[in-house]
Amino acid sequence: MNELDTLVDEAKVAFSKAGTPADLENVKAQYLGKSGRITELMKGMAQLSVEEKKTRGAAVNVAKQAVEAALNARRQALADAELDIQLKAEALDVTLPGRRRQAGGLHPVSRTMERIEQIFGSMGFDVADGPEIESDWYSFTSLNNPPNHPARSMQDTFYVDMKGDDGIPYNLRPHTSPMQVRYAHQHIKKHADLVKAGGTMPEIRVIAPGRTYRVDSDATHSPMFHQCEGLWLGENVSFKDLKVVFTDFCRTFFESDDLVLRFRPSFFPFTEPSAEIDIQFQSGPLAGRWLEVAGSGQVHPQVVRNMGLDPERHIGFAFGMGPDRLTMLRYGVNDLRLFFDGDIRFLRQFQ
Ligand code: 2U9
Repeated sequence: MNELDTLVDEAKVAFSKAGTPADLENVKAQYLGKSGRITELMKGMAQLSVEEKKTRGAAVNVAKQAVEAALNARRQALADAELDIQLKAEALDVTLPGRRRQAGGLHPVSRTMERIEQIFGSMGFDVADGPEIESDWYSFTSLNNPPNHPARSMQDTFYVDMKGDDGIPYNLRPHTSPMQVRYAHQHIKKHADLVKAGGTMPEIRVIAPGRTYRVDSDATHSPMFHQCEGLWLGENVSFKDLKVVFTDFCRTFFESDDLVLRFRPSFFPFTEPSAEIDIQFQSGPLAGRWLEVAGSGQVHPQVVRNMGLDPERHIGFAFGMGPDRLTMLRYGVNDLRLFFDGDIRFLRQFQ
């Protein structure tokens, strides 16, 4: 084997040992660079005769091409190896099953609120909405609460650092009653022309579900809780109608005709007479126990006036219940705070 063949073989071995493109460029310089071994051979031909240059030049050229071919082959091999590493790193197995998004579910109290709305909707009740930050008038005065009523105290009601036109701070509504007063104002405005033309204003039949806030917190009270109040006002709506409506609601909500209601005399500033409503299951785990589920009463004449109506003409009933409490009863939950802790292990049971 002559010196040129040896040189080409050494170059091939040296290229094959280069682990990175940078190493390979360094090895390339040793053969094809300005002071590379091939370049030196080309320079060494300067003092040869014309004839010797022809043959020597051809032989060196063959060797140079062989070294360049080996260099390019190694470059390609390194590039392929790099690409292979990259492809493996970014490999996406399209045959893998998709990442399933776990189906979410409604909060148990939300399910109760929807169920209440659906049941009263089927009885012709509208659903009111309204602000959670309320004025003192809508939260207390319109509902016949006297100026110094304890419900207004900071021990019972949350206040925000913003005052109404009356200079009294706004509050986080402690009940959903304000929405019904607002609803009545809107209802009267909506039918003003009809009434002016001598027509009869359609009855007010509405429920007001929503979040309410009170300064309280224990196993059965939460600073933020839910209420759903209802109102049926017309020219001849009596306590009897309340009994029928609420009995029908409870039997449908608890999916049991085997329950009876009891109306227990009570007092609220906004209703007179007032009554707490208890239910008693006649069978099942809660049989025989009286369970308080709501408050109710005939709307107080002053509240009827505050709604913009004449109590000599418009009469009716109102009620208020706690959907959180109904949910606890319906599912046998004994601590209200479980609903608001956000513990998915608890909430998942209701999906
Ligand atoms: C208007 C007139 C009267 C709503 C009523 C109750 C009785 C009542 C409580 C029960 C459980 C609130 O969630 S709770 O703590 N509510 O007892 N609420 S009568 O009476 C109204 C409402 C609006 C215009």
